[in-house]
Amino acid sequence: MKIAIVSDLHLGYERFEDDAFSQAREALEEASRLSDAVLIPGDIFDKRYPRPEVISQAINIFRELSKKRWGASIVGHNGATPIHTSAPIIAIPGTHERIAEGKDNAVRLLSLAGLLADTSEATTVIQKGDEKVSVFGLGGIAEELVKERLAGLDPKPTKGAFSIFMFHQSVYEMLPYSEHFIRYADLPKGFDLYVSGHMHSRQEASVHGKKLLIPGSTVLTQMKGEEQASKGFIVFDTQDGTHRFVQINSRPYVLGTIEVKDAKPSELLEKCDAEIERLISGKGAKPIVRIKINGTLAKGFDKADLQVHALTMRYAPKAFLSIDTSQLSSPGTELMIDELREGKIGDMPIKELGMLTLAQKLKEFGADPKIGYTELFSLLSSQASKDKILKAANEMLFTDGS
Ligand SMILES: [Mn+2]
Repeated sequence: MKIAIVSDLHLGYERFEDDAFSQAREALEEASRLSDAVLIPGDIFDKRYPRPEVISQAINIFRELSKKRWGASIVGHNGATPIHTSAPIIAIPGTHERIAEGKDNAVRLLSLAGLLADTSEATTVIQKGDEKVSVFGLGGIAEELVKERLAGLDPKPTKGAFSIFMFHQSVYEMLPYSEHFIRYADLPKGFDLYVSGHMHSRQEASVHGKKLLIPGSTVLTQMKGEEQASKGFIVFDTQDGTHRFVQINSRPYVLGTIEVKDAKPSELLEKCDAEIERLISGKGAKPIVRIKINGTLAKGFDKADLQVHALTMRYAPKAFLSIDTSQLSSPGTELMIDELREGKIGDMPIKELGMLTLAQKLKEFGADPKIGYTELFSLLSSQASKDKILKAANEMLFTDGS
């Protein structure tokens, strides 16, 4: 049997909503052409509570998909909630669809409508001729709960069927950021294939001697460097254990970096123009371009002088431009922060500057220049109560000291 794995469609992703829709549709249509069944390991939707127009996008896609002539059909399902289709479109909710335990999430709704089969914490069996394939699914849950949940569920492969374990989590060996992330060794043993969503760039590994396949998302959502790779899905062949990646038409995404040292805004903008032109040349569709600027601006300039918004608008007809200036600093600002940390501005300590300001103000009010400004300043900046300070200041300013 040929099994397509299409993941992380993120329908309703606001920044590139049309892309999410058209790329999901293309991936699923192509998957139906090339395979006998399709698995969707989570994040069909981008939001927990998708807007009605996003739900209608999903209904349109999955209604058409269910009507295709599939090689395989569903012959068994042991979940607590029954399924209402025999079309082999098998899904789990991802972390983006996760809502309170026991409530019907958006993927469950599609399953209740008979548009796909939600196989959360259940096994669904499909058949083509004499061949059976089973899929156990675990929807995306909080990372710190996953090991305990798996221990409780204790998923087992199905006798007489090619058994697939489908989940939606971060895997530690691929993303070593948290001790809570599941490791290869934590995945249940005995399955013939492991598939996951959640990670948006394509990954492959070996788990308990079998393949772990992650197709990545069908739409760009994270703007990470690795997302420059092409988007698409995986087709796995249960007969010979091979798989291949099928690319879809996705909006190109390119990332550029500019290094500058003491640059004037005009020089930096020239560099940006050159880099953007280089990155977009030869890209057919209007690409997504992200430029990271690292380094420093010349003295006297700050980030506001770059007018990044104007630049983004100027390129709007040609590219979706995003400029990251978080690693760009202006020496003026840095110097000032350092000075403030040391308790001075310029060469003058902040306390003296304060005193000078106070003296100037008092002079403007016509106060007696013989008043002890130092004494008054330390009185005003003391921790004493307001009443006490007022009384003392009054005496000092309005009583003849002689
Ligand atoms: Mn996702």
